[in-house]
Amino acid sequence: MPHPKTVEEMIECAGPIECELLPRLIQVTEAAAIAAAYQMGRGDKHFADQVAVASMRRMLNKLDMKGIIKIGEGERDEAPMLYIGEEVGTGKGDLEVDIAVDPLEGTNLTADGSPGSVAVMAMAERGGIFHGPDIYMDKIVVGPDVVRYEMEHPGERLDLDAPVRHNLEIVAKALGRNIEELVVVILDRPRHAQKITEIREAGARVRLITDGDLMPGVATAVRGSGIHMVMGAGGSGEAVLTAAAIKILGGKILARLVLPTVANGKTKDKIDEEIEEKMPRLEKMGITLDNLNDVLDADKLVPGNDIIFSATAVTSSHFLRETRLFGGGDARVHTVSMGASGAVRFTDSIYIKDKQTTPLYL
Ligand code: VTB
Ligand code: MG
Ligand code: MG
Repeated sequence: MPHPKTVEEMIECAGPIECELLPRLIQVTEAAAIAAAYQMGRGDKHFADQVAVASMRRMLNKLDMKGIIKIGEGERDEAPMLYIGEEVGTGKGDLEVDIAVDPLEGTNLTADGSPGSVAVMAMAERGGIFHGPDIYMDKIVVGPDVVRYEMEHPGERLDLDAPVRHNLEIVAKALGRNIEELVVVILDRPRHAQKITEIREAGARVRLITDGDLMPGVATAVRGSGIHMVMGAGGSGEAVLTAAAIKILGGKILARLVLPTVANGKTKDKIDEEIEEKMPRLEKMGITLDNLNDVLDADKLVPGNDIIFSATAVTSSHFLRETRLFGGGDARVHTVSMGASGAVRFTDSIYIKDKQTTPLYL
């Protein structure tokens, strides 16, 4: 069968955002990662987060675009910068861009010097990214093999409400494995105790992580990563960012907003009270009691077509080496970035401040 695309068509970007902003987006996550790397292992997660946010924002504001943060650091009153609704970019040019951001995904991991922290951002055309609150989202994330399996087996579909075993069986069949040969990543939290038990009872293996369920989600779409599924409730921003990469890579995500009170097991009265208190804020974003429980797939989380994604490792992460700091502010950073065309790049950038005194070394 002839290949449907020429080489040039294959390499060409999907649209103006991928063409013009993807190279710049890499620099945005690189800047945040370098700033955060200086705070690695210092035990101060808030400061590490703060410098990542500030650096990311300074880089972002150099870009010629009209950008709006659609999901990010929380609303203005809780987050001073890169808050949901903040306008970023120079405002010049024609590009109107929606942004999802987590300047430092895994603040604890950075503060502890543990692996798994990244600076991450996704962009798409206006209306292309879910505008939502900074609360929990329950989710299932899997790779493209499962999508193909579902297409070939109508009636067998992943279901956020089905017993865990149902979903594991589909993933196992899609990958041509036994359930025992699957690895499921889930945040180690009391709210997941039941789910963890169910995964183990179904026979799958569990990798508990202390933080950072975004990159494992991306890794489900990469064969050989050793991660077949991510489950459980994490941040909504993390879910949307995962969705951006997963949509580009052809995997699948199912997610649903969860009010924090439900995830934390409070009483019915308390839940009702908190829902009432939160609803006006959510309604401003188009989320009502009627659609709060809707299951959102990658197209709902990231409806855009011209999607771009970039993640730079602060500490070592899936497929990425950690940011390394050399003398005099020089740094080497490793990034995975991708665009809707399907182009995935691993960039290993070395930045040298003074070329006379610091030679390039590998
Ligand atoms: C989640 C998860 C993130 O923080 O947001 C988690 O998606 C916070 O959950 O990857 P808790 O409130 O239970 O701590 C991360 O692990 C890191 O930002
Ligand atoms: Mg964050
Ligand atoms: Mg995070």
